[in-house]
Amino acid sequence: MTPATSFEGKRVALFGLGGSGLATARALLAGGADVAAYDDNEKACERAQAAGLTITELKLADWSDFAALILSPGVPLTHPEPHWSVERARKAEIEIIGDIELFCRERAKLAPQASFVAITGTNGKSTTTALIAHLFRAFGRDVQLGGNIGTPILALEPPAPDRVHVIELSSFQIDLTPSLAPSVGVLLNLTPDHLDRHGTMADYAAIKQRCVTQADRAVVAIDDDYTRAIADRLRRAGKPLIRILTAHHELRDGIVVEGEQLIGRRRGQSIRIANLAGISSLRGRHNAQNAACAIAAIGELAHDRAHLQSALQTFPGLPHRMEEVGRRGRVLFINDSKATNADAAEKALSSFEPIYWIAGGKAKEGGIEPLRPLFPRIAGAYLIGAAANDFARTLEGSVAYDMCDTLDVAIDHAAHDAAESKAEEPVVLLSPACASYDQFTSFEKRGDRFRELARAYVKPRVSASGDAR
Ligand code: UMA
Repeated sequence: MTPATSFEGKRVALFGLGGSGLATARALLAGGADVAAYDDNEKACERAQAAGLTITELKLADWSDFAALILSPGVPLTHPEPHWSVERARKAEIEIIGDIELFCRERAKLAPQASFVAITGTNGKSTTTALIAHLFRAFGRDVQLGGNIGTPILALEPPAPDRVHVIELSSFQIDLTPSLAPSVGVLLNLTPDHLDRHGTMADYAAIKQRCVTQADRAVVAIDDDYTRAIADRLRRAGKPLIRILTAHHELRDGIVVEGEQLIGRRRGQSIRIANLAGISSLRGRHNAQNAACAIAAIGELAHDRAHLQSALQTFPGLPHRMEEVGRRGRVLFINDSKATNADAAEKALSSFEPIYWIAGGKAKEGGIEPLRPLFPRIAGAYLIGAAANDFARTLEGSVAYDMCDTLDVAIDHAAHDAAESKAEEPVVLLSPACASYDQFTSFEKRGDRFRELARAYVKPRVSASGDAR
């Protein structure tokens, strides 16, 4: 745990008692603050109380007592409208910050030169964060990994000169971190997301860019107009910047992607940095962007190319994101349950062929129409859940589909059809392009079920006579 000492001897309001709120409360208490904690949800308050926290009904509290409001990232700061606790804090004229800000203040106090790699972007944040941590570990560094990826930052060990914090940041977290100045800031890409919480794309991009503007070194992938504009501003301001380009190769300085090769460019000269061919956890162009950003983020360590290549090869990837579950003969089983919308499913559909595609669940706006250019890669679709009828209408006349209703039936039919394929590597892919809530409690539970079913399938079945089939 990192004790948060910046409010030692002071009273602070803490709102939101989910995972990050509880860790923040503990860190503030350990740092000597007096914490008035609250949550709109009664159950969350009860859980916090059971964990030893004192609950203070903040609606009735005297806010002139508080030095700050420490807010959880999921609580609206500006849109659709500021949360009532935010209104109260503004009226009391106290600062409103989050757990990442408390961490930054501890780092400034304990070890201002300590490595702090902050990663943001719309897509690929978690994979890139996990890959950066994996690479640092492969080079023997002491790594703390957390933030939006799961472990709350203040639950990690404190900053220290010989320790690297590799932290995934959401726009919500950046919005609550006024002094964000990491040693390396990584910005992967920007497409419209969370606009209900940020109002406009311009506001969202302005928040995200704060991950790189005050960084000692910025790594920006410039495949989209928003990130390119941010990189151009950094360059004009003379900030240290590494640019990554995967869409084409016209870059004099930075890293480009040619096929599966990552190529470094310096004043127009090229050097080979790494080869992603055959690394199953880094398939697809989106992963080439993630890998190039990760390599740029680890700095000079990447100069040992042989070590870098072997470290990339042992990256296990993240569960539920194009996760390779196993093979039965030529048939490969891939769990991409995290793909809860068409945009996310597009990544996996672009990475394999032919695909026996398990899709459906609780539909998201727009359905699968945006995936139409990828339909020729799909040998068959196995539809499940509430969205099945809608998806069938979109696929009609373009892709053969099978109304399976449940995941168990879908995997059985898909595996059977894939086994009959003459292709070199037919792929049974769960990439639902839907939320899971109609049949599962989370995308993780859906992916776990797929993995369990697929693993039973990939293991050789033993017949009554004991022969493996
Ligand atoms: N709450 C209220 N009133 C509100 C809103 C929320 O009382 O109006 C309370 C809820 O009752 C709940 C608590 O706030 O008890 C939830 O807080 P939270 O939503 O901030 O969630 P945490 O459990 O603290 O998790 C947060 C991140 N969640 C969000 O940003 C929504 C987690 O990211 C992160 O892993 C965790 O901190 C550790 O740092 C998750 C996420 O969904 C994965 N992130 C979004 C994304 O990736 O798209 C941004």
